[in-house]
Amino acid sequence: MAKLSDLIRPEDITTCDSTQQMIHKARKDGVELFFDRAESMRPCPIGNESACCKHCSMGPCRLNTKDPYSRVGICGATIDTIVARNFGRMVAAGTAAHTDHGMAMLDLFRGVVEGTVKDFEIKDPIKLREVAESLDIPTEDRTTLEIAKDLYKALELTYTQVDGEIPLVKRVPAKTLETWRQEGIVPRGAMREIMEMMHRTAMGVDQDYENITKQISRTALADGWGGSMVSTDISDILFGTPSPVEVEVDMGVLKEDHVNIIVHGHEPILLEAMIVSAGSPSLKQMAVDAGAKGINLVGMCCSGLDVLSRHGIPHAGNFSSTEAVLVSGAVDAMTVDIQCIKQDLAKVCECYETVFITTNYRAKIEGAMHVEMDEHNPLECTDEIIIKAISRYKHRNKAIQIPRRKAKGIHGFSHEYIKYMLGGSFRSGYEPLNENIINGRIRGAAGVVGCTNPRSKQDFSHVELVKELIKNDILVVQTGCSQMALAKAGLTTPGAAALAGPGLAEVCETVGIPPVLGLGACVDNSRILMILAEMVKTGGLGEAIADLPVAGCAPEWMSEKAIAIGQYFVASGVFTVFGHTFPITKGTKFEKHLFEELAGKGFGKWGFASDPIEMARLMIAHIDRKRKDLGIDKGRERVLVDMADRRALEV
Ligand code: NFS
Ligand code: SF4
Repeated sequence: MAKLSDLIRPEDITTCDSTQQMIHKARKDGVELFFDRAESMRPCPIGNESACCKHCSMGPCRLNTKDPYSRVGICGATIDTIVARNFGRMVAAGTAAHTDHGMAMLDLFRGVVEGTVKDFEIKDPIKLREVAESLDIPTEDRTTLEIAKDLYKALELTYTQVDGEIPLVKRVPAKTLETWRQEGIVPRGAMREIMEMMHRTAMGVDQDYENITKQISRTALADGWGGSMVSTDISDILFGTPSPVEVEVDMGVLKEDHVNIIVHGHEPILLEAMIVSAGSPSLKQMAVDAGAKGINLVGMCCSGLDVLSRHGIPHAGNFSSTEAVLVSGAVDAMTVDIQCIKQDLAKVCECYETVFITTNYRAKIEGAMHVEMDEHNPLECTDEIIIKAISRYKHRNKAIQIPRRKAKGIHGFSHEYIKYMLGGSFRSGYEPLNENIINGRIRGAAGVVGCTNPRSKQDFSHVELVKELIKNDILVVQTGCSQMALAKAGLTTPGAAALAGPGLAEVCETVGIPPVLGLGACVDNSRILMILAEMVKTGGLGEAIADLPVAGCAPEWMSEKAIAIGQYFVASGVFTVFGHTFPITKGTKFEKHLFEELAGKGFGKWGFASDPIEMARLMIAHIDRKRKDLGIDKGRERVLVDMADRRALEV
């Protein structure tokens, strides 16, 4: 009997042409992918339409009735308590993921500062000084190492501070910070916030959804303005702050006559070390001796985005393509560290005789080979991975079919670079962006970010949403798997300005940038927070982040990390739309709190839509409302640009 999945056309599952080709091949090869399981496993209706609590063994309690208020849990917990607690635990888990990743970066930084890690160094001392100055650490007449030691101590507080406010909140616009203080949600160290979130959501503790929401925001803020921001800053300091670079993406970056190694995961250290190993003359020679033309290092998911931004390493695709790429038979080794790594990669690798290697003690997978990375001797691990890949190349005996598609684009827009490119070296700053928003050439800015999900057609909503936004003169910034969706679709090139509205197109053409700016991995959403803070600081667009004509969206999200990110944007003042599904129960007071009431307290709020055009409509309506509140809605009446304007733009 034909499997259900055989009846569903790959074209209906994904708009990624390469992934479609690989699904066809996988079906021929009899290999099951997660797309197939997503078809055969319907979402559990209790969790999907109502709520379930399993926080104690009097339950699990299901509140799956039409009227969510007609029942309570055995302990009496109401639907609002249950959904708020479940939501809070998602935020705790997402925050833990980002902050633990940031903690690993901090461990590495400490090793470099103390001299115990010798293979990495401070590559960007300018960024080190800037970060130190932003935290009021003295830099004048001090050596890089002296500053680095103080900086380490300050950043450690992001995790360990038991009371007061973490140092990074110095970057938050004053009025936004004031709102947090009034609500009592300025974050302490992430360890404290996550611990308190878990405690308060345990059986019989916090049972007031509004009070729970405060801790949800506080925890999420410890991620965005804490752990994620530390992760981005340390990565820049150790590996270099990204600046625009042209990169090839999509599965066509695999090379049949090379040893292909895919690095997938989240901590940049693995790929940084892989680059060093792949450049080693003896390993290159070993590859040639095995009959290959060379070693082809390729990234996927977020760690791929990190090295794509910094070194122009090609990228094969996003979350929904990590199994599909293996079906090509051309991947000699796939090596992973942490996060978003599907367990079935082990099985798919086995089908195609690809060597599958885990490298992090925190993330082992049954059936995978484990070669542990020690930051004190990272090359021992990465050399071994390359040797294993070469050996697989030598014994390749599977038919190889590499999708031919690849796209070139420009990536690597850090907030520092955006500042520089807008103003040039004489007038670097966000004034030109704010001015162009005020005069209406640019209507506003939007962050489109987040995962892909087999329950919605891969890449479709990302691409359609972004097209609609730029057509309406909204500048788009991107991170994560969303950035890869747009890169594959060819929208990260300056030529894509042709798809933008006339005002945005004009600005893009003058500055020479794409209308869609790729900022990097998901932790680099903290770069978006920095852009928002700069826009407020520059002036003319209100006093708080909540005043800005901006919006955010994760149209195909799947990870708990996405919920943590969404919540820190909402708590920072941004209207944030999620697509495909939302993990709460409709018609509850908690829903109203997240989707309406938070905005009245000076925060942003959540939005939801399933259709990308509807997402765009919600975001544009919000941006227009903010323009009206700022009194700049008249600017949208289009003014013709004269030479003086042009010169002003070009300064
Ligand atoms: Ni972000 Fe990166 Fe992708 Fe989603 Fe996963 S890779 S951290 S969570 S799936 S965007
Ligand atoms: Fe049920 Fe209350 Fe226990 Fe949750 S905490 S499982 S609602 S009894």
